[in-house]
Amino acid sequence: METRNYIHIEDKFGAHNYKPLDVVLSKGEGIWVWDIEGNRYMDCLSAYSAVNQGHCHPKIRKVLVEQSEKLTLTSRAFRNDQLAPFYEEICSLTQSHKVLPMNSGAEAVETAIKSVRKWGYEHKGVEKNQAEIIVCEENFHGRTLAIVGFSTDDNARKSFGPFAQGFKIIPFGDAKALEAAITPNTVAFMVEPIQGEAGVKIPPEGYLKEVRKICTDNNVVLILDEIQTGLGRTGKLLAEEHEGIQADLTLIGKALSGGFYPVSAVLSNEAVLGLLKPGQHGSTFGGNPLACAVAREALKVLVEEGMVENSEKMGAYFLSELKKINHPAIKEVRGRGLMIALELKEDFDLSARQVCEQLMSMKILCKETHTYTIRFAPPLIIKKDEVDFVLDKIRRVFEA
Ligand code: IF1
Repeated sequence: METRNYIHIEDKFGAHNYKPLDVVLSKGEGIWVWDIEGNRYMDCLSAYSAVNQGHCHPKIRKVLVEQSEKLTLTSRAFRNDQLAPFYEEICSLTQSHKVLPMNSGAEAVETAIKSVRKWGYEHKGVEKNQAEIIVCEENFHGRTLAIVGFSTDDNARKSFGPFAQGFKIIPFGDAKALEAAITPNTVAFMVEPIQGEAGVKIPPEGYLKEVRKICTDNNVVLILDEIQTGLGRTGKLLAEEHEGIQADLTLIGKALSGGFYPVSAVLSNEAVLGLLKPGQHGSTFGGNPLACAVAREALKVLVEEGMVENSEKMGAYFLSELKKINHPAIKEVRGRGLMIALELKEDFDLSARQVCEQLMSMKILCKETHTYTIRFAPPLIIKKDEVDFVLDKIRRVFEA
């Protein structure tokens, strides 16, 4: 079958909820992927940061294969021998006290919403059904109904109502706005340390520190959605470390499995997850032995192979070199670690999508976000000469 056949069949039978680049991939290794015609591309998206460890990491693959030959799913009706070591290792790595494993990122977000509401009613003393959660404009936390209900992206939200109540939206990066929005019914503030889908929006320095203090002072749970920023993407294991703070709930997913399997988790202090009782939350697949074994190895290689440090180092180099590209069409280049964005001016001849298409013709795969921003997020194992390779292609797009 040829590329156009795959595209035709997808178009015919699939829902059109995506607009992918027209490349059909069939193999991946490290930072590289191959299409069905045998062309090799450098992956500068990393499946939206789910393959931070690189495609088909051999050690994670080995664990996946071995565990799949032993035991894959027990449900949580019974215990399995991978769950306890997973809990112990992830809590020690992230200095958490409790953990609740789920599958997708959106499920981790939903779990956090349920948990903080319960905390609000049973611990803080908020009156029945009055709990409020504060979120930010241009947030992206997933696709479920509760979550899109508090999205400010019309495309993500329109025609899907009615939505769940109890969310209040404030501007991102504005600690004063948080302080002003808190009421006695506020149970939590949920925020991405760096907004991903919004276009790699980095808040002003000190924002997270201030937010931490405001939440503590007002007895409000701070939820950091690190599903995209976590696990080394920004040059620290968790992005909260850039400001030396700790969230009350931290949500991780994506790279928690190195891209092999959907695994997410809510990491928590004792107080919030400590309130859940049997039957109040769960998932058939959450915490299954295959997921736990894969996640344990995905975390292990991230740390042991120095990927977090490499992200910091290569990210800083990538960003500083990008900033040197002097072209009137570039509005701004920003990033932290290997979470990098290049924003175009609105009057440039090329849209971000067209820049991505040009880069694809030069064997670099990346993805636009909104109309004017291109995101660069290669696997965290990228080496300097490989960064140079991408930079060379990016320069060529702007020179043409
Ligand atoms: C899609 C973006 C990335 C996330 C944060 C929760 C989730 C995500 C901060 C939900 C998911 C994805 C999903 C993907 C596109 C993507 C994305 F462009 F939308 F912003 F990564 F850059 N919190 N992000 O970024 O996790 O349920 O998907 O596992 O196609 O929707 P999920």
